[in-house]
Amino acid sequence: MEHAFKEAQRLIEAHDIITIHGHAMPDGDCYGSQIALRNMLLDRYPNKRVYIVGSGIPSFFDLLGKPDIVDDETIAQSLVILVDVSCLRRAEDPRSFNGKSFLKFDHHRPNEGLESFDGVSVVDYRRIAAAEILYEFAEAMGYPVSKLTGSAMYLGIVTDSGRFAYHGTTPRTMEIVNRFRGMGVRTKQIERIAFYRPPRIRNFITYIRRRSKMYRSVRYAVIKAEDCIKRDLTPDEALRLVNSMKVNEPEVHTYCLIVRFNEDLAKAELRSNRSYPVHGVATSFGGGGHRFASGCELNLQKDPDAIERLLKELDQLERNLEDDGA
Ligand SMILES: [Mn+2]
Repeated sequence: MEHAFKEAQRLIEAHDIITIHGHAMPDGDCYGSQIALRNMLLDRYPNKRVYIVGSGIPSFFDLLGKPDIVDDETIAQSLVILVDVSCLRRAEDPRSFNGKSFLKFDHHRPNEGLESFDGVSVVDYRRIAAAEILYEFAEAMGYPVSKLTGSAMYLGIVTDSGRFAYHGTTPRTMEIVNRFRGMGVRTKQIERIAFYRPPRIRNFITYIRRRSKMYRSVRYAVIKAEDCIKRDLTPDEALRLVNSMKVNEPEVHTYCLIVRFNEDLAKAELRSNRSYPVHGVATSFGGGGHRFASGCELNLQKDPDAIERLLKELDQLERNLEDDGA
């Protein structure tokens, strides 16, 4: 990591304009990492121009700050830094391609071939959040972590770890989080906003749970995009509720939420309990993500049996004992 950190710092110091980009449909880790990085860079280099490109999470704008409005020319002159996203193709704003140089801080496993990145990579996919990697970068390279920066990093870590429950949460994660607490970061307030679920979302979780079925060891649900929209959710919002299918059933080791957009296209989100790595299944369908949390698109026109094939592959996942104690 040391070498990548130094390369990253060299790139940052060589550019006066920096634009920070995240993935489409930004989540707490994406937006939190963008805010944290903008703050720590501006604290350290007050003369640089550092901007966040993307839509952010509006419910946090009062507490943590907003993304910037950035014109094409600025992006074209900037060092583009990706956070929480593996490649330019997956960045929210396609103008990210136009940067002068490229750097990324990420914890996704790149889908080799589909997600190449031509720039400096600070990547560690054992980390629970991109924000945790940014904290390590700040600590190793002496960047200041203010209370605001710590708050944004806390948002990233607490959401990506499912309140410190998911695989990949480590003693180091807790050490970092405790440092934020020591700085006076208002962790409870951040959690209240981050995990607030309006009635339409709560009702939809009930809907998904009712519709879910078993395919051998896989709990899955197939829902239609139009049924999401009828219930006031976008299909992408619906897909992000996949974790709510987990309800303490010891015989279930994998969870799969599928949204059918039309006759030809479906999207699937895959999750598993510890020891059943779903990432390989997702990449075999052209998707990607993390070891125990991945997603993919299914082309039903080319492969009408894709859903069944996906469920079958998930059921046949081998338990990986090495992951049990980690
Ligand atoms: Mn993340």
